Parts: sequence; structure tokens; C-alpha cells
Amino acid sequence: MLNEIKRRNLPKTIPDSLTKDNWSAYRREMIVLFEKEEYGVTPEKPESICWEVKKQHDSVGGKAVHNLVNLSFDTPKGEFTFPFDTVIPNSDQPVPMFVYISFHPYGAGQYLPIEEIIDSGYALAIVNYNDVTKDTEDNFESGIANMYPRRNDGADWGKIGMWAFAASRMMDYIQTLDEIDKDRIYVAGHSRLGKTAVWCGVQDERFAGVVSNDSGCSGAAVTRGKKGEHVVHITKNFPFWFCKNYQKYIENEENMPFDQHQLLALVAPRLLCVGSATEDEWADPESELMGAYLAGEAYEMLGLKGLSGDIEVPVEPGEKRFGGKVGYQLRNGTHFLSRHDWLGYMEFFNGQ
Ligand code: GTR
Repeated sequence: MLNEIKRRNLPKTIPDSLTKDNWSAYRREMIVLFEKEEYGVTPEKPESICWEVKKQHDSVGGKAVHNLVNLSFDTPKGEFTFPFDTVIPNSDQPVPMFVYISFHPYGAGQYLPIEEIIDSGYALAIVNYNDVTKDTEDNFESGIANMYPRRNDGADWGKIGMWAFAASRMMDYIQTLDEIDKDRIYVAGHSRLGKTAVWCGVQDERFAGVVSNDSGCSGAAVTRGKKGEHVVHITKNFPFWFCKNYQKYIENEENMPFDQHQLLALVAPRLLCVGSATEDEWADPESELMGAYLAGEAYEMLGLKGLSGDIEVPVEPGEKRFGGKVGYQLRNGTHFLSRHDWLGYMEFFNGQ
């Protein structure tokens, strides 16, 4: 692995001069870089939010309370509202929560074993990403995309930034819930929404941890030398996920002034768990592992343990390399967010 890292000629994870004292200034600088060059500039947090809560009938057989929340806030073009669901297990104690950025409306799709997560003592806040803005090339006219003027300087936010921003607005609301343990709120997503979870967790330090499931290119995988998807493919198929400036790196990745391990490092000192699947060649498990491993350097600089275990010992299919503040798990199979993955993420957070 270490030879492989050298061969790829990756930028240093963190500068040699970095110390605990200048960590937060460095984080801010790097976030600006990732805004300008990859995901686009996130607007200011709205001054206030308001919400309407409707209790739903379904509540996981009486084990939890399921609410539908309509959250509103002011934008330059008026009020914007989006819906999301919360499912909170009955408990005497505040419980941890996943903010799950979802491909599907509540109760649909295969990626979310709600009952199992509730039985494990975790609450969920679930947003259907298409309710924030559509995952299509729509000239930024749907949902929240239409509510902020475009800057036209190459650094306009893309849809990953918009979905991430919505998860932070959910966090604004969650801060008001007594049932939730504010020190254990984690943002989670799969694939394009794994990229979103990472970008959200990097920017919003209220999240105590990030789950990146199979996030691949422009997510947890280092880009230089990876297999499968590259900037050339992702910006051709999904230009609207990113800012325009990212297109400068098409067939020019060697000149990116950053790589994805440096993004993951910005989650430090909080928790980071990266999951891959053995047959997910488009995302490239090895490059995701490399991202997680290298991000550990920031944790070590801060006096914490990064990815635990000897990185020269290959990660076996089915293995969970937990034990540090950065975790990595490799599932057998294809691109998917499975029950097995969720159980691993909860094991990682429970072990902290
Ligand atoms: C693919 C895309 C990947 C990944 C995936 C998904 O087509 O190339 O980067 O994000 O979609 O989100 O399912």
C-alpha cells in the first residue's frame, strides 16, 4: 500500500507545518479550495428556520415515533420548504441519530433497514434528495437550486452541495430535539449521496461523524491513479453535481491542487467510516481505502488514532478495520448499501 501511494504521487495529506493550533484555520482554507475547485460555494446559513411537524401513523410497530417535518427558511428568492422524515425509537435516554440522505422517499428503496436501525437504538432523519433539488440536468431550476442566484464565476454550487446544505438545515432542526444525543449525530449516504455525506460532514462540525458508503470518485476514493471512474466520466455524465471549475481537471488530474484524502482529513477529529464493496470497480475499493488511510494522518497530528491496523496487511473481503477514529469496512459484492453495511457502521460508532 505504501509503495502504491508513492507511485500515485499524491499530494501530502496535510502540510508538515500543521499543528493542533492552526488546524481550524487550515480546515477553513481547504474548505474554500474544495468549494472553488470541486463542489461550488455553499451559501450562508439562513438566519432562522421554521418547521411544521405531522405525526405519522406508521411507527415501526409502536417501537418508535415517525414524524413528517416540513422545514422552511428564507433564501434570496423567498421562502424554501422541503420535507423529511424522522423516526425516533422510544427511549428514556437521548439516542444517537443518522441523518440519511436518501435516493428514495421514506419507506421506499432497498438501502435502509429502518427497523434494524431503530432496534439498534439509533434514530433516523431521512431526506429524499429529489425533494431538495432534482438529480437531473435541469439548468438549476428545480427546488433549492432555483432559490439562489448563480455567481457565474465557475464556482457556483452543484447539486452535491445543495443536498449537503439541506442535511445541515435538518441538523438545525435536530438541535431542537431533546430525544436526540447531540454528540452522536452522524451523516450518512451511499454512492453520489456518500460524496454528499462527506462534503456535508466536512463543512458542518455539528456532525460527530460521517458515513461514506461506496462513494468512489469525487467521494472517498483518491482520484490520482484510481481505477474505474475519473473526473472525465463524472463531469460528462453529471456536470450538475459539481461546480464548473472541476472540469479543468478532465484528463488533467495530476494538476488538481487537492485530492480526496485531503477532503476526508477535514472530518478530523470527528469520526469517519468508509465502506467499500469488493466488486464495485467503478468506485474502486482500494482507492477508497487509500483515502481513509491517508486521512488518518490528520488524526495522528491531532493526537488521535486514524485507521487502525497495519496497512501493509491487505484488507480481506468481509473485514472491518475499526479501532481508530477512522474505520474502513469491505463487503463482498457489488455497489449497494446493505443491511450488513449498516450493522458495520453502527458497530464502528458504538465502539467509540
Ligand atoms: C454512478 C456515478 C458514481 C456513483 C453512482 C451512484 O453512475 O458514476 O460516481 O455516484 O452513479 O450514485 O449511484
